[in-house]
Amino acid sequence: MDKAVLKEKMKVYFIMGSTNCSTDAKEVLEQALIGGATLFQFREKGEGCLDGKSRAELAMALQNVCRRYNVPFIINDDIKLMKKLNADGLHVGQEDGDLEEIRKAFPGKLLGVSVHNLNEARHALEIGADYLGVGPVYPTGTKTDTRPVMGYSVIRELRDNGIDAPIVGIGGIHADNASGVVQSGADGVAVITAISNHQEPAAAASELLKAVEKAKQNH
Ligand code: 3NM
Repeated sequence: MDKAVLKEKMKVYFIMGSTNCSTDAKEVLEQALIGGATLFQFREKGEGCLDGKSRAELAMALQNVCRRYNVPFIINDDIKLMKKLNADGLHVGQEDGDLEEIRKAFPGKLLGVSVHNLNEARHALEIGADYLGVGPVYPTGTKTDTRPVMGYSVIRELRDNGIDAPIVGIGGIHADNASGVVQSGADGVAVITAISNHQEPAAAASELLKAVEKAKQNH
């Protein structure tokens, strides 16, 4: 995918799995896409999450929703499932294995990597990552094993050092605090609970998209 196109897809990157939703995950996803989420990552992690066949079935169902809205479908940290479903890409963290080997395992698909400093970002891009996730920007209760809250510092540092790859900020982001993330240099925001826990996921996604687009105009 062209870098400029991918940057557009980064605007509202919705991530979730069944444990992040209090109602049906397919319905939450569909509402998020109706509201304007531009990219989706299936992240079935944490206590009570599905595994085996039921996990794969949920992934497939969510992929079908994404197809209907023409939104790329990314899988968190599971190359096998990504290949089985012929998903659009994979997202991995620093602890998920050797990045170079991961990249070689599926040359034609999107690869996103979570990074926390300039060295990790440079390495990820050297091995051929397509986009970077940077966080936690703000405190989050959704993932307990995050690095320390970094504010905008790392996003700014990457841009100041000439990194032009697509970047999303992640961690504690919602419509009211999204603008600072984009103004510091990110192409968009990755969120879980701002959409998955919202009474109206469509409204939440739409508010996020508005906030990101407004911040981009002023950037
Ligand atoms: N990764 P919420 S923070 C999945 O810092 C994830 O790398 C993070 O959830 C990181 O939008 C995070 O509900 C959780 O805060 C984001």
